[in-house]
Amino acid sequence: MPKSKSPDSGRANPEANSAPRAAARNTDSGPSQVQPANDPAVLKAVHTGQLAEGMPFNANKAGEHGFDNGLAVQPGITVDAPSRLPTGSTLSEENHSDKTGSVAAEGINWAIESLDRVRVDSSGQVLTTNQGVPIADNQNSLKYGVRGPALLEDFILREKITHFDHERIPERIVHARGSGAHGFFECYDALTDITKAAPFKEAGKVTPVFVRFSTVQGERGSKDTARDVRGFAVKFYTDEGNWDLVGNNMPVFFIQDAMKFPDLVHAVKPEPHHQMPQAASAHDTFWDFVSLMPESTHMLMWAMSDRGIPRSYATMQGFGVHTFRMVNAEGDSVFVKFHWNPVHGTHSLVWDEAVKISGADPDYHRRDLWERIEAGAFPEWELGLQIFTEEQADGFSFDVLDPTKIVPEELVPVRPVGRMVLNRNPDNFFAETEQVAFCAAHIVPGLDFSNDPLLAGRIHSYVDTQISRLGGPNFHEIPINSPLAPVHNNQRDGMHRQAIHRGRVNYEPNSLAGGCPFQAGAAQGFVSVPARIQAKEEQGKVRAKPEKFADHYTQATLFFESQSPVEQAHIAAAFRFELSKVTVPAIRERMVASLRNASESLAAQVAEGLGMAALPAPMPRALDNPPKPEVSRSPPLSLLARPGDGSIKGRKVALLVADGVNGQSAVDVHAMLFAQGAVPRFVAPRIGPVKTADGVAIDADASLENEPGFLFDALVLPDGDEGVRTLSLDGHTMEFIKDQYRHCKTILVLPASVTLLEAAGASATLPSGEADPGVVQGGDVATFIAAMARHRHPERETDPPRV
Ligand code: HDE
Repeated sequence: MPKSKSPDSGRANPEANSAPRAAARNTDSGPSQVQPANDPAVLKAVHTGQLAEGMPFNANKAGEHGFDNGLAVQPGITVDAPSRLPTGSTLSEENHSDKTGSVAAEGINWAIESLDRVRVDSSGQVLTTNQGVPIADNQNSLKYGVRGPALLEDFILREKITHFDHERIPERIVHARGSGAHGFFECYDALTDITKAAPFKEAGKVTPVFVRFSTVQGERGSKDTARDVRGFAVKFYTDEGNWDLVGNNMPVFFIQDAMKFPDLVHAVKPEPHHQMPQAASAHDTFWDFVSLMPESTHMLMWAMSDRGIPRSYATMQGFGVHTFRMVNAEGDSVFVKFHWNPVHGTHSLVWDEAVKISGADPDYHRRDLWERIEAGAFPEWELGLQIFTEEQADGFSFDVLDPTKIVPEELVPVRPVGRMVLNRNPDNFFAETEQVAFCAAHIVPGLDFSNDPLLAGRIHSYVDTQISRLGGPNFHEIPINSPLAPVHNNQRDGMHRQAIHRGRVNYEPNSLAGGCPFQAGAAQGFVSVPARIQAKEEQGKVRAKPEKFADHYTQATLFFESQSPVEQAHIAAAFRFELSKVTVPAIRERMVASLRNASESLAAQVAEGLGMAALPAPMPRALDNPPKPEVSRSPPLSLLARPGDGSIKGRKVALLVADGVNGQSAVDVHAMLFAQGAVPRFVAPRIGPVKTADGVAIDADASLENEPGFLFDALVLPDGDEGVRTLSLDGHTMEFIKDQYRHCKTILVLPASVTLLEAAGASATLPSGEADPGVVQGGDVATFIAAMARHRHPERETDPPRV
């Protein structure tokens, strides 16, 4: 029921003082003095006058000048309103209806708050239009007679089709393909000595996060397992505003200045004349560009390494890439680098596997993330910080503002400061994962930027891109993007505005809203670190790079030299593959010429793999005598440095079965794997019940054709002669075993299956002559599980493969 209150109610004598009451209702002029009267309009005028009188001048104005004042910004001047009347928009705000609700709650912005406010569940509800009109018939459009023409007046059909016509929004320019999840960050200890940032305020503090992982170059529907950098973007919903740590799974980048980003992206994306290749860097324009940009060599090493083809989002590291700052309450600042280290270890695919997966399951990483979370095997990372001072940085052989350089862990160790767990899948991909808007400019008090010129460009780019992608400047009000921290400012209007602001004040300073919302001041609000340009750098405006940026190869060498032999072989093979897809020999040669400056051995392997008659001369360097590096090997740069917690949680294991296998042994192994958190699946020639030799019930949930061998982390070959014979007659079985073997997976061979292994050409002996630790014969499930925890057995690998 609508409740209406007349502005006249509360009046003592309706006949008295009609002039001031009438004057107070005017919106365009007023008398010289407001005469008091017991009347809401008059009271509003009186209280508005009192509020304005409370601020006779702008007492903060003088303090807005001078450097020292700039560091000690004062909170805004505020005056308490005598009542809520003067700050309201209208006297009629007390008239409630089911739609308008009540008067705005004081100091609250309901356009934010938890996602519960926008969740929808339609259980037990009838179908309606977007206007809430129940739809009687959702099967037929409105026609004149059953065989007659459709009618233009069918507003139900037209609304449905119109909405459908506009269901897509532009995809991200880069990182279009991605998957996301909710979770939390938990701080180990208070870090207040180095930062006042909200997530680090106290031990055990929990901050909600939303994380989106992505590839960079492919379109929204492209495959997950392309060789590519992976985005690792974390939105922290802190109680002092949203902080987006928009990082990658590699700690360096291809370029040093934002000016080159559009060139890089144009070069790597499908070539503009024929739109090929999709989601692949293996083509002319990319290698043309990077071979002319020697600063990309270090990043190329990472991208060509197994980091470019992760096994899972849950098994890759994340990095903030740039040097950032942390600032404590006293205003003291340090430099930091951010590291996310996966608890489940760093594991990658091998190239042949990645290529095959992209055909059989282009959603491989998306599915893996989703299934891990649904299974309760929550992906988890430890956040680590490299913390160093500006003075330390000055002494380094490289420039910490250069995003093509890491700070070796031997120089500055990584300090673990908290953990992040992803424990909730989104309810709706579009509303959450697609509409989430990360922004490198979103930082909170306690954090700040460095002068990295690549970061500077990013601070601009992300808001700008959301404005066209998400349809205007109000994307921060889309539920997944809105902060949990209060939002109050004088920004108004624009496409799709959600918040309804009470009152007439949309500017500051003001006296008519008592000064509110007022500036927070230095004690509470965000203040930039008053970083000084060092005297030697005070040179005036210029377009140039610092000298140390010219050392393009030292850290590329460091990375390559820090890899295990198998990882080095994979890097060489990746360069060979990518450059073999280049059609212009001069580009290949230019790239090999550049690689000679990073590693002669790598360059020689790549040249040999490309059939080059002779090595090209090394490319001239931009810096002939680079400073001597502090370290020449950094073991943590190898993926093998982080085997993980030794568990097999989330690993997919195929148990091959067919009519005639021994059911009990298969069921027992299945149960043991499941108990360890692995994902075992019975794979048979067809899905459905399997007639086992011993009558034990097995219902295959995958088939040899719908889940090929390369989709699994490990394989169990069954017992039971008849079943093994059936499997051996199926060509899929041989491919299944060959792929598992070629990709160095762990294989448990129950007794009757020794013949299957042999038939596939797989050997239990390594090329070195030793026993293959990844081929476990007999029924030793414990050894199988321990071997599987190693993820892969690269000592089996040969180039070309034996099988
Ligand atoms: Fe991005 N980047 N980027 N980037 N970036 C975008 O923003 C950009 C860079 C990264 O899951 C875009 O919302 C410029 C480095 C991630 O939604 C765009 C420069 C790093 C994501 C953009 C860089 C990143 C993006 C495209 C050089 C690692 C996906 C859509 C100056 C530290 C976030 C969008 C998500 C997305 C611009 C370089 C990481 C166009 C101009 C270095 C993880 O704004």
